[in-house]
Amino acid sequence: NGIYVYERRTGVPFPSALGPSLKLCGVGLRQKSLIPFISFDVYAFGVYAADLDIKKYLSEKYRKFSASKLQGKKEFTDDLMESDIFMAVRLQIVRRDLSIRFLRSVFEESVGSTLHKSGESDYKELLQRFTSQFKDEYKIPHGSVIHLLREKGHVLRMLINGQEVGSIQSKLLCKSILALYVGEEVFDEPAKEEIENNVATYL
Ligand code: DAO
Ligand code: DAO
Repeated sequence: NGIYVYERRTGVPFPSALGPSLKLCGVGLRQKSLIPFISFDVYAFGVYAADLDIKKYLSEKYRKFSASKLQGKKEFTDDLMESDIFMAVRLQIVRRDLSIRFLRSVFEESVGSTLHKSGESDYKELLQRFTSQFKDEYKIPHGSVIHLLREKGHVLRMLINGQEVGSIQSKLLCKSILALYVGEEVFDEPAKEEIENNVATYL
C-alpha cells in the first residue's frame, strides 16, 4: 500500500491495493462519443481483484497456461467474471459538470446493452433496479470517486465518495458490469490486456 499507478491520459492515481485483499490489476479510461469522431473523457478506472480468490477459483484450471496463452482467451475472462471472486472497479470522474441524470443515461445504455445481450428475460427489471439507485439529489462533482464492489455471493455494492448508495444481489448484473472492463466489447482494450496479464500472475 501507499503505492499508486497513474492512468496515463488523465493522470488519475490508483492505489495499488484497496484494503487487505484487493490488488490493482489494470487501469484505463472510459470515454463517451457524442457524434462520430468526437468523444470526451468521462472517468478513469482501476479494476481490482482479490489475489487469494483468483488462486482459489482459477488456479487449478489455468495455472498450466502462460500469461500470453491466456491473453484474449474468452473462457478465462468469462470464468473471472462468473466466479465468486471479490472484485472492485474504482472510478474517478474526470469530466466537469456531469449531472446525475446524464450519468444515469450513460450507464443505463452501457449496462443495459450487456444485460440485454445476456438474453435473460428479467434484464429490464434488473436494469431498472440498478439505475433507480442513482437518485437525482446525488452530487457527482469532478474528482468524485465511485467504488463498485462485487462481494461474495455476487452482491454489487456501490459507494460514492465513501458513502454507501446501495447494493443489489445479482450474478447477472455483476457480470454485465464487469464485462464492460474485461469482456468482449470493452471501453479500453489495452486496459483489458493489462488486467488479463496481472490476473494471470496471481494464479
Ligand atoms: O461507464 O457506462 C459505464 C458503466 C458504468 C458502470 C456503472 C457505474 C455506476 C456508478 C454509480 C454511481 C452513481 C452515479
Ligand atoms: O474511498 O470511497 C472510498 C471508500 C473506500 C472503499 C474501498 C473499498 C475497499 C474494500 C476493502 C475491503 C477489504 C475487506
